[in-house]
Amino acid sequence: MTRPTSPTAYRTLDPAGIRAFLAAQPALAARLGGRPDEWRVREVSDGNLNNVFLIHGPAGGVCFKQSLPHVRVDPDWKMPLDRTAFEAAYLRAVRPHVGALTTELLHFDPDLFALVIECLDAHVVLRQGLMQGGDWPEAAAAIGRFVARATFRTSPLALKFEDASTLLAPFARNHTLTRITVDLVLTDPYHAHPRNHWLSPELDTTVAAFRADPNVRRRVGQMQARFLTCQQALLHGDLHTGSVMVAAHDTRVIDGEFALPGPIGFDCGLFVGNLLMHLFATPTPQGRTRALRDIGQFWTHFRQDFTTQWTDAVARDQAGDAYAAPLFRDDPASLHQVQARFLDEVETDTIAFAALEIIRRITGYAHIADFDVITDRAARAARQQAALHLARDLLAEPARIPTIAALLALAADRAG
Ligand code: SR1
Ligand code: MG
Repeated sequence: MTRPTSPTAYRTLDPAGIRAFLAAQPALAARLGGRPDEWRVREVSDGNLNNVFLIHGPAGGVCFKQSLPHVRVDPDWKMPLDRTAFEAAYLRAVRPHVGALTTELLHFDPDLFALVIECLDAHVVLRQGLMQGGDWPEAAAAIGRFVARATFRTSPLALKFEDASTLLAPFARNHTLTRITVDLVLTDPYHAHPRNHWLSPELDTTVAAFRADPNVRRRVGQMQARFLTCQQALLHGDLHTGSVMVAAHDTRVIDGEFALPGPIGFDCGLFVGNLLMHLFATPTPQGRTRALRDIGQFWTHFRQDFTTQWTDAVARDQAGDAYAAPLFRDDPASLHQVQARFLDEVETDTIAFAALEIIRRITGYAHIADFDVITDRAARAARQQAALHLARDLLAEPARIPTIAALLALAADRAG
Protein backbone atom coordinates (compact mmCIF):
# COMPACT_ATOMS: atom_id res chain seq x y z
CA MET A 1 0.00 0.00 0.00
CA THR A 2 2.83 2.43 0.77
CA ARG A 3 5.39 1.31 -1.78
CA PRO A 4 8.46 3.56 -1.81
CA THR A 5 8.38 6.43 -4.25
CA SER A 6 11.41 7.29 -6.34
CA PRO A 7 12.81 10.58 -5.05
CA THR A 8 11.84 12.39 -8.24
CA ALA A 9 8.38 10.90 -8.90
CA TYR A 10 6.45 13.01 -6.42
CA ARG A 11 5.72 16.66 -7.03
CA THR A 12 2.95 18.83 -5.70
CA LEU A 13 0.68 19.58 -8.63
CA ASP A 14 -0.49 23.12 -9.38
CA PRO A 15 -3.66 23.73 -11.44
CA ALA A 16 -1.76 23.31 -14.74
CA GLY A 17 -0.21 20.07 -13.47
CA ILE A 18 -3.62 18.79 -12.36
CA ARG A 19 -5.08 19.55 -15.78
CA ALA A 20 -2.27 17.60 -17.49
CA PHE A 21 -2.58 14.75 -14.99
CA LEU A 22 -6.32 14.38 -15.61
CA ALA A 23 -5.91 14.73 -19.37
CA ALA A 24 -3.58 11.70 -19.28
CA GLN A 25 -6.31 9.52 -17.73
CA PRO A 26 -8.84 8.72 -20.49
CA ALA A 27 -11.66 7.77 -18.11
CA LEU A 28 -11.26 10.96 -16.07
CA ALA A 29 -10.90 13.14 -19.16
CA ALA A 30 -14.10 11.61 -20.57
CA ARG A 31 -15.90 12.28 -17.30
CA LEU A 32 -14.97 15.97 -17.55
CA GLY A 33 -15.65 16.18 -21.28
CA GLY A 34 -14.44 18.82 -23.73
CA ARG A 35 -10.80 19.91 -23.99
CA PRO A 36 -8.42 20.31 -21.02
CA ASP A 37 -8.16 24.05 -21.66
CA GLU A 38 -11.92 24.25 -21.08
CA TRP A 39 -11.66 22.69 -17.59
CA ARG A 40 -12.05 24.97 -14.59
CA VAL A 41 -9.68 24.07 -11.72
CA ARG A 42 -10.57 25.57 -8.34
CA GLU A 43 -8.72 25.07 -5.06
CA VAL A 44 -11.01 24.24 -2.10
CA SER A 45 -8.42 23.02 0.45
CA ASP A 46 -9.77 23.65 3.94
CA GLY A 47 -8.59 20.67 6.00
CA ASN A 48 -5.36 20.68 7.98
CA LEU A 49 -3.40 18.22 5.87
CA ASN A 50 -3.88 18.11 2.09
CA ASN A 51 -4.43 20.06 -1.12
CA VAL A 52 -7.92 19.65 -2.58
CA PHE A 53 -9.17 20.95 -5.94
CA LEU A 54 -12.48 20.68 -7.80
CA ILE A 55 -12.26 20.37 -11.56
CA HIS A 56 -15.22 20.96 -13.84
CA GLY A 57 -15.56 20.36 -17.57
CA PRO A 58 -18.55 20.55 -19.91
CA ALA A 59 -19.65 16.99 -19.02
CA GLY A 60 -19.00 16.81 -15.28
CA GLY A 61 -16.65 17.28 -12.35
CA VAL A 62 -14.11 15.44 -10.21
CA CYS A 63 -12.39 16.13 -6.91
CA PHE A 64 -8.56 15.91 -6.80
CA LYS A 65 -6.80 15.48 -3.46
CA GLN A 66 -3.02 15.27 -2.97
CA SER A 67 -0.82 14.65 0.07
CA LEU A 68 1.77 17.29 0.83
CA PRO A 69 5.13 16.47 2.41
CA HIS A 70 4.03 18.52 5.42
CA VAL A 71 0.90 19.54 7.33
CA ARG A 72 -0.90 21.94 4.95
CA VAL A 73 -1.57 24.51 7.66
CA ASP A 74 1.96 24.21 9.13
CA PRO A 75 4.69 23.71 6.48
CA ASP A 76 7.33 23.27 9.23
CA TRP A 77 5.54 20.10 10.40
CA LYS A 78 7.00 17.56 7.95
CA MET A 79 4.98 14.47 7.18
CA PRO A 80 5.25 11.34 4.99
CA LEU A 81 2.97 11.26 1.95
CA ASP A 82 1.20 7.94 2.43
CA ARG A 83 -2.07 9.26 3.88
CA THR A 84 -3.91 9.41 0.55
CA ALA A 85 -2.90 5.77 -0.04
CA PHE A 86 -4.69 4.88 3.19
CA GLU A 87 -7.71 6.92 2.13
CA ALA A 88 -7.86 5.08 -1.20
CA ALA A 89 -7.54 1.73 0.59
CA TYR A 90 -10.29 2.70 3.05
CA LEU A 91 -12.65 3.60 0.20
CA ARG A 92 -11.92 0.28 -1.50
CA ALA A 93 -12.58 -1.58 1.76
CA VAL A 94 -15.86 0.03 2.82
CA ARG A 95 -17.55 1.23 -0.38
CA PRO A 96 -18.89 -2.28 -1.20
CA HIS A 97 -20.70 -2.26 2.18
CA VAL A 98 -21.84 1.37 2.46
CA GLY A 99 -22.52 2.22 -1.21
CA ALA A 100 -23.50 5.84 -1.74
CA LEU A 101 -22.95 6.72 1.93
CA THR A 102 -19.40 7.52 0.82
CA THR A 103 -17.80 8.67 -2.45
CA GLU A 104 -16.66 6.66 -5.44
CA LEU A 105 -12.88 6.28 -5.84
CA LEU A 106 -12.13 7.14 -9.46
CA HIS A 107 -8.34 6.97 -9.47
CA PHE A 108 -5.30 6.75 -7.21
CA ASP A 109 -1.74 7.57 -8.29
CA PRO A 110 0.78 5.96 -5.89
CA ASP A 111 3.72 8.10 -7.08
CA LEU A 112 1.99 11.44 -6.75
CA PHE A 113 -0.08 10.31 -3.76
CA ALA A 114 -3.05 11.82 -5.57
CA LEU A 115 -6.61 10.66 -5.23
CA VAL A 116 -9.50 11.44 -7.55
CA ILE A 117 -13.02 10.97 -6.27
CA GLU A 118 -16.44 11.99 -7.49
CA CYS A 119 -17.33 15.64 -7.10
CA LEU A 120 -20.22 16.39 -4.76
CA ASP A 121 -21.50 19.61 -6.30
CA ALA A 122 -24.91 19.57 -4.66
CA HIS A 123 -23.46 19.07 -1.18
CA VAL A 124 -22.05 21.18 1.65
CA VAL A 125 -19.75 20.21 4.50
CA LEU A 126 -22.02 19.31 7.42
CA ARG A 127 -20.08 21.45 9.92
CA GLN A 128 -20.34 24.54 7.70
CA GLY A 129 -24.01 23.88 6.99
CA LEU A 130 -24.84 23.51 10.67
CA MET A 131 -22.94 26.69 11.53
CA GLN A 132 -25.09 28.54 9.00
CA GLY A 133 -28.24 27.29 10.70
CA GLY A 134 -29.06 24.59 8.15
CA ASP A 135 -30.92 21.40 8.96
CA TRP A 136 -30.42 17.96 7.42
CA PRO A 137 -32.88 15.75 9.31
CA GLU A 138 -31.75 12.56 7.50
CA ALA A 139 -28.00 13.01 7.89
CA ALA A 140 -27.32 11.69 11.39
CA ALA A 141 -29.30 8.50 10.76
CA ALA A 142 -27.32 7.99 7.54
CA ILE A 143 -24.04 8.38 9.43
CA GLY A 144 -25.30 5.84 11.98
CA ARG A 145 -25.90 3.38 9.14
CA PHE A 146 -22.53 4.19 7.61
CA VAL A 147 -20.65 3.42 10.83
CA ALA A 148 -22.72 0.28 11.47
CA ARG A 149 -22.01 -1.15 8.00
CA ALA A 150 -18.39 -0.03 7.64
CA THR A 151 -17.48 -1.48 11.03
CA PHE A 152 -19.64 -4.61 11.18
CA ARG A 153 -18.57 -5.76 7.71
CA THR A 154 -14.86 -5.27 8.46
CA SER A 155 -14.94 -7.05 11.82
CA PRO A 156 -14.57 -10.71 12.80
CA LEU A 157 -18.31 -10.61 13.57
CA ALA A 158 -18.79 -10.75 9.78
CA LEU A 159 -15.47 -12.15 8.56
CA LYS A 160 -13.43 -15.29 9.06
CA PHE A 161 -10.43 -14.38 11.16
CA GLU A 162 -8.01 -14.87 8.28
CA ASP A 163 -9.97 -12.40 6.15
CA ALA A 164 -10.31 -9.89 8.97
CA SER A 165 -6.60 -10.06 9.70
CA THR A 166 -5.68 -9.67 6.00
CA LEU A 167 -7.99 -6.68 5.68
CA LEU A 168 -6.96 -4.90 8.88
CA ALA A 169 -3.21 -5.54 8.96
CA PRO A 170 -2.19 -2.92 6.34
CA PHE A 171 -4.19 -0.26 8.16
CA ALA A 172 -2.33 -1.00 11.40
CA ARG A 173 0.64 0.59 9.59
CA ASN A 174 -1.10 3.94 9.23
CA HIS A 175 1.50 5.13 11.69
CA THR A 176 1.76 8.79 10.72
CA LEU A 177 -1.89 9.68 11.18
CA THR A 178 -2.43 7.31 14.09
CA ARG A 179 0.47 9.09 15.82
CA ILE A 180 -1.40 12.37 15.28
CA THR A 181 -4.50 10.91 16.94
CA VAL A 182 -2.53 9.38 19.82
CA ASP A 183 -0.80 12.71 20.48
CA LEU A 184 -3.39 15.33 19.56
CA VAL A 185 -6.58 13.57 20.68
CA LEU A 186 -5.54 11.18 23.43
CA THR A 187 -2.50 12.69 25.16
CA ASP A 188 -1.43 16.32 24.60
CA PRO A 189 -4.52 18.03 26.07
CA TYR A 190 -3.86 16.34 29.43
CA HIS A 191 -0.44 17.87 30.04
CA ALA A 192 1.44 21.05 29.18
CA HIS A 193 2.40 20.88 25.51
CA PRO A 194 3.40 23.71 23.15
CA ARG A 195 0.79 22.67 20.59
CA ASN A 196 -2.08 23.22 23.06
CA HIS A 197 -3.92 26.54 23.08
CA TRP A 198 -7.34 27.87 23.98
CA LEU A 199 -9.46 30.88 23.39
CA SER A 200 -9.24 32.84 26.60
CA PRO A 201 -7.83 32.90 30.12
CA GLU A 202 -11.30 32.11 31.51
CA LEU A 203 -10.65 28.49 30.49
CA ASP A 204 -7.32 28.24 32.37
CA THR A 205 -8.83 27.02 35.64
CA THR A 206 -11.10 24.52 33.87
CA VAL A 207 -8.15 23.03 32.00
CA ALA A 208 -6.01 22.93 35.15
CA ALA A 209 -8.87 21.23 37.05
CA PHE A 210 -9.44 18.38 34.59
CA ARG A 211 -5.71 17.80 34.19
CA ALA A 212 -5.34 17.56 37.97
CA ASP A 213 -8.30 15.20 38.39
CA PRO A 214 -7.05 11.61 38.94
CA ASN A 215 -10.42 10.23 37.79
CA VAL A 216 -10.01 12.00 34.45
CA ARG A 217 -6.41 10.84 34.08
CA ARG A 218 -7.32 7.23 34.85
CA ARG A 219 -10.17 7.27 32.35
CA VAL A 220 -8.06 8.93 29.63
CA GLY A 221 -5.36 6.30 30.15
CA GLN A 222 -7.98 3.56 29.89
CA MET A 223 -9.27 5.03 26.60
CA GLN A 224 -5.73 5.27 25.24
CA ALA A 225 -5.37 1.54 25.90
CA ARG A 226 -8.80 0.84 24.40
CA PHE A 227 -7.88 2.79 21.24
CA LEU A 228 -4.57 0.96 20.83
CA THR A 229 -5.47 -2.57 21.90
CA CYS A 230 -9.11 -3.13 20.97
CA GLN A 231 -9.05 -3.79 17.23
CA GLN A 232 -12.73 -4.53 16.69
CA ALA A 233 -13.08 -3.31 13.10
CA LEU A 234 -11.75 -0.95 10.44
CA LEU A 235 -12.43 2.61 11.57
CA HIS A 236 -12.71 5.84 9.59
CA GLY A 237 -10.56 7.37 12.33
CA ASP A 238 -11.53 11.06 11.95
CA LEU A 239 -15.33 11.09 11.76
CA HIS A 240 -16.08 14.69 12.72
CA THR A 241 -18.76 16.84 11.09
CA GLY A 242 -16.13 18.20 8.66
CA SER A 243 -15.76 14.67 7.27
CA VAL A 244 -19.42 14.55 6.20
CA MET A 245 -21.02 16.15 3.14
CA VAL A 246 -24.76 16.61 2.95
CA ALA A 247 -27.47 17.41 0.42
CA ALA A 248 -31.22 17.33 1.01
CA HIS A 249 -31.53 13.55 0.70
CA ASP A 250 -27.93 12.44 0.36
CA THR A 251 -25.20 12.06 2.99
CA ARG A 252 -21.59 11.10 2.27
CA VAL A 253 -18.66 10.32 4.55
CA ILE A 254 -15.35 11.59 3.13
CA ASP A 255 -11.69 11.86 4.20
CA GLY A 256 -10.90 8.31 5.37
CA GLU A 257 -7.16 8.94 5.53
CA PHE A 258 -6.98 8.26 9.30
CA ALA A 259 -8.36 4.73 8.81
CA LEU A 260 -7.06 2.16 11.30
CA PRO A 261 -8.20 -0.94 13.16
CA GLY A 262 -9.72 0.10 16.47
CA PRO A 263 -12.71 0.21 18.82
CA ILE A 264 -15.98 1.00 17.04
CA GLY A 265 -16.89 3.53 19.74
CA PHE A 266 -14.07 5.76 18.51
CA ASP A 267 -15.85 6.57 15.24
CA CYS A 268 -19.16 6.93 17.09
CA GLY A 269 -17.59 9.09 19.80
CA LEU A 270 -15.96 11.53 17.41
CA PHE A 271 -19.26 12.11 15.60
CA VAL A 272 -21.24 12.45 18.85
CA GLY A 273 -18.55 14.72 20.33
CA ASN A 274 -18.77 17.08 17.37
CA LEU A 275 -22.58 17.20 17.57
CA LEU A 276 -22.27 17.95 21.29
CA MET A 277 -19.94 20.86 20.53
CA HIS A 278 -22.42 22.11 17.95
CA LEU A 279 -25.12 21.86 20.65
CA PHE A 280 -23.12 24.15 22.94
CA ALA A 281 -22.11 26.52 20.13
CA THR A 282 -25.36 27.01 18.24
CA PRO A 283 -27.08 30.25 19.24
CA THR A 284 -30.73 29.24 18.74
CA PRO A 285 -33.11 26.94 20.64
CA GLN A 286 -34.03 25.27 17.31
CA GLY A 287 -30.36 24.55 16.67
CA ARG A 288 -30.03 22.94 20.10
CA THR A 289 -33.19 20.85 19.61
CA ARG A 290 -31.83 19.60 16.28
CA ALA A 291 -28.38 18.81 17.70
CA LEU A 292 -29.98 16.67 20.43
CA ARG A 293 -32.24 15.04 17.82
CA ASP A 294 -29.23 14.26 15.62
CA ILE A 295 -27.25 12.61 18.43
CA GLY A 296 -30.29 10.45 19.27
CA GLN A 297 -30.91 9.59 15.60
CA PHE A 298 -27.26 8.71 15.01
CA TRP A 299 -27.13 6.38 17.98
CA THR A 300 -30.53 4.73 17.37
CA HIS A 301 -29.76 4.01 13.72
CA PHE A 302 -26.21 2.86 14.40
CA ARG A 303 -27.42 0.39 17.01
CA GLN A 304 -30.41 -0.83 15.00
CA ASP A 305 -28.46 -1.31 11.78
CA PHE A 306 -25.54 -3.03 13.47
CA THR A 307 -27.93 -5.43 15.23
CA THR A 308 -29.91 -6.14 12.06
CA GLN A 309 -26.81 -6.94 10.05
CA TRP A 310 -25.51 -9.22 12.78
CA THR A 311 -28.83 -11.07 13.11
CA ASP A 312 -29.09 -11.49 9.33
CA ALA A 313 -25.51 -12.75 9.06
CA VAL A 314 -26.15 -15.40 11.72
CA ALA A 315 -29.47 -16.43 10.14
CA ARG A 316 -27.82 -16.80 6.72
CA ASP A 317 -24.83 -18.64 8.18
CA GLN A 318 -22.61 -15.80 6.95
CA ALA A 319 -21.35 -14.64 10.32
CA GLY A 320 -17.63 -14.52 11.09
CA ASP A 321 -15.55 -16.36 13.63
CA ALA A 322 -16.52 -14.15 16.58
CA TYR A 323 -19.89 -15.21 18.06
CA ALA A 324 -19.86 -17.91 15.38
CA ALA A 325 -23.19 -18.81 13.79
CA PRO A 326 -23.27 -22.47 14.94
CA LEU A 327 -23.47 -21.28 18.56
CA PHE A 328 -26.28 -18.80 18.05
CA ARG A 329 -28.43 -19.59 15.01
CA ASP A 330 -30.84 -21.71 17.06
CA ASP A 331 -30.70 -19.58 20.19
CA PRO A 332 -32.09 -16.10 19.42
CA ALA A 333 -32.33 -15.19 23.12
CA SER A 334 -28.60 -15.69 23.62
CA LEU A 335 -27.82 -13.89 20.37
CA HIS A 336 -29.94 -10.96 21.51
CA GLN A 337 -28.11 -10.92 24.84
CA VAL A 338 -24.59 -10.96 23.39
CA GLN A 339 -25.54 -8.29 20.86
CA ALA A 340 -26.86 -6.05 23.64
CA ARG A 341 -23.69 -6.54 25.70
CA PHE A 342 -21.43 -5.85 22.73
CA LEU A 343 -23.29 -2.66 21.83
CA ASP A 344 -23.48 -1.51 25.46
CA GLU A 345 -19.69 -1.64 25.49
CA VAL A 346 -19.55 0.38 22.25
CA GLU A 347 -21.92 2.89 23.92
CA THR A 348 -19.60 3.25 26.92
CA ASP A 349 -16.63 3.83 24.58
CA THR A 350 -18.65 6.30 22.50
CA ILE A 351 -19.37 8.52 25.50
CA ALA A 352 -15.74 8.56 26.65
CA PHE A 353 -14.31 9.21 23.17
CA ALA A 354 -16.89 11.99 22.65
CA ALA A 355 -15.54 13.64 25.81
CA LEU A 356 -11.94 13.32 24.60
CA GLU A 357 -12.89 14.87 21.25
CA ILE A 358 -14.54 17.86 22.97
CA ILE A 359 -11.52 18.48 25.17
CA ARG A 360 -9.00 18.29 22.34
CA ARG A 361 -11.03 20.50 19.97
CA ILE A 362 -11.23 23.27 22.59
CA THR A 363 -7.85 23.00 24.33
CA GLY A 364 -5.57 21.09 21.91
CA TYR A 365 -3.91 21.81 18.55
CA ALA A 366 -6.75 21.52 16.03
CA HIS A 367 -9.79 23.59 16.99
CA ILE A 368 -13.17 23.59 15.25
CA ALA A 369 -15.04 26.53 13.76
CA ASP A 370 -18.43 25.88 15.41
CA PHE A 371 -17.86 28.29 18.29
CA ASP A 372 -16.87 31.10 15.88
CA VAL A 373 -20.57 31.90 15.29
CA ILE A 374 -20.61 33.40 18.82
CA THR A 375 -19.19 36.87 18.28
CA ASP A 376 -19.11 37.94 21.93
CA ARG A 377 -15.80 36.66 23.25
CA ALA A 378 -16.94 36.17 26.86
CA ALA A 379 -20.09 34.34 25.75
CA ARG A 380 -17.98 32.11 23.50
CA ALA A 381 -15.65 31.24 26.37
CA ALA A 382 -18.66 30.48 28.59
CA ARG A 383 -20.11 28.06 26.00
CA GLN A 384 -16.76 26.34 25.59
CA GLN A 385 -16.43 26.11 29.36
CA ALA A 386 -19.86 24.45 29.59
CA ALA A 387 -18.83 21.91 26.94
CA LEU A 388 -15.57 21.23 28.79
CA HIS A 389 -17.39 20.73 32.09
CA LEU A 390 -19.69 18.21 30.45
CA ALA A 391 -16.68 16.39 28.95
CA ARG A 392 -14.94 16.34 32.32
CA ASP A 393 -18.02 14.81 33.97
CA LEU A 394 -18.34 12.16 31.25
CA LEU A 395 -14.76 11.08 31.93
CA ALA A 396 -14.70 11.43 35.70
CA GLU A 397 -18.14 10.00 36.48
CA PRO A 398 -18.96 7.42 33.81
CA ALA A 399 -21.34 5.53 36.13
CA ARG A 400 -23.53 8.65 36.40
CA ILE A 401 -23.86 8.95 32.61
CA PRO A 402 -23.84 5.34 31.36
CA THR A 403 -25.97 5.69 28.21
CA ILE A 404 -26.53 8.02 25.28
CA ALA A 405 -30.03 8.65 26.70
CA ALA A 406 -28.49 9.85 29.99
CA LEU A 407 -25.95 11.91 28.05
CA LEU A 408 -28.73 13.59 26.05
CA ALA A 409 -30.64 14.50 29.23
CA LEU A 410 -27.54 15.98 30.88
CA ALA A 411 -26.38 17.79 27.73
CA ALA A 412 -29.85 19.30 27.19
CA ASP A 413 -29.83 20.57 30.75
CA ARG A 414 -26.29 22.03 30.52
CA ALA A 415 -26.69 23.61 27.07
CA GLY A 416 -29.94 25.34 28.09
C1 SR1 B 1 -2.24 17.96 12.13
S1 SR1 B 1 -3.76 17.27 11.79
C2 SR1 B 1 -4.86 17.85 12.98
C3 SR1 B 1 -6.22 17.30 12.88
O1 SR1 B 1 -6.75 17.50 11.58
C4 SR1 B 1 -7.38 16.31 11.13
O2 SR1 B 1 -8.59 16.55 10.52
C5 SR1 B 1 -7.53 15.44 12.35
O3 SR1 B 1 -8.72 15.70 13.03
C6 SR1 B 1 -6.32 15.80 13.12
O4 SR1 B 1 -6.41 15.46 14.48
MG1 MG C 1 -9.92 15.25 7.31
